[in-house]
Amino acid sequence: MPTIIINLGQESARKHIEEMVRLDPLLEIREWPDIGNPEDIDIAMVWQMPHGELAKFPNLKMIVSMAAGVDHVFLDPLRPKGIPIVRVTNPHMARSMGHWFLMNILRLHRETVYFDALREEKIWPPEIAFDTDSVSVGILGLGYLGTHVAQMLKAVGLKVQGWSRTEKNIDGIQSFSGEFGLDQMLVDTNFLACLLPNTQATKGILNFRVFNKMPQGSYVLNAGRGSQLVELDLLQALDNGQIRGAALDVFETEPLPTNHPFWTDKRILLTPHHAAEVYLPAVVKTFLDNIYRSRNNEPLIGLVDEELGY
Ligand code: NDP
Ligand code: OXD
Repeated sequence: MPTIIINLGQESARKHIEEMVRLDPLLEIREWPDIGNPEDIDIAMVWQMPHGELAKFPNLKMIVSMAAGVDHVFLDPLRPKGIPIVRVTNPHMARSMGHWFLMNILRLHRETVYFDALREEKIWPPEIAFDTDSVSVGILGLGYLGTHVAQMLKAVGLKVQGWSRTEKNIDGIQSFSGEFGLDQMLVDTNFLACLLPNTQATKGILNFRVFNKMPQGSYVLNAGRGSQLVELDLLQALDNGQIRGAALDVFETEPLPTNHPFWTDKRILLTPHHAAEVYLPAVVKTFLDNIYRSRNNEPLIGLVDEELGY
């Protein structure tokens, strides 16, 4: 009997196993690290599995990333090659990501930190008018999530453009690609929203060069991966006024170390890698669907390109 293993935090793993077995009592699922005989395992459902563990399953047929990102799988140097990897592509997650960007763009644009500080002192603010038409969002990454985010932001009246490896045709969203395209987009972007996957090509992409191409006093938002932001460049750009504020959900080191300057920097809005969750009730059917597809040799949902690494 082929078997699935699942590695998540203990409580989360239990919930996933309970729900999957409730929907299909014939499934045999083991919770890592109680794997039994490694030869039994045909499917591994993983999130940040310790490196080297996947290599222990000689009969593995599919790796399921329990996330949208697959960097946690690709970063394992011992990962078995040539085995299909699937990831979460889910409308619930996309809506959630859209909400995160919308919430933070508006928090930055509408100066909520400033108003909160005045409130602490019981100060009624001076006259202030927001130039809503000035908001121009540039999204790095127009993939599954980036496209949904672009459409949501567009639907609330913001100007939106996007950059990706290959050019896109999305109604009302100007699309850019390549290094020249990036520079073209940046000159007209004052809210830079990063939703790129973590690969060699995207590492450190949010850096001083990019910030300097944007209009002075712009904002940076990152929900892609922490490795994409050069943290010191951001701090310097905030100090010299090139960047006026930021919203960050992901960090070079997670959890963010307690002595990290971002914690106390009021110019930076922080969330602890919670921009968009994998919400079990919304994804469980896709997990099951992919299990059946894998076992029946049918096309998989959310299949990752091994060459591109995302
Ligand atoms: P997709 O794979 O669907 O999209 C990735 C996009 O990035 C594509 O448009 C792709 O271009 C573009 N891209 C990749 N490499 C480059 C490059 N070198 N230059 C330009 N564009 C590039 O991913 P998703 O939209 O589903 O997810 C994106 C990322 O969001 C995940 O990898 C993960 O890191 C992060 N994430 C974060 C969460 C959080 O809570 N903070 C939650 C979920 C995801 P093209 O289309 O041309 O190939
Ligand atoms: C993801 C994440 O990639 O939550 O799904 O970061």
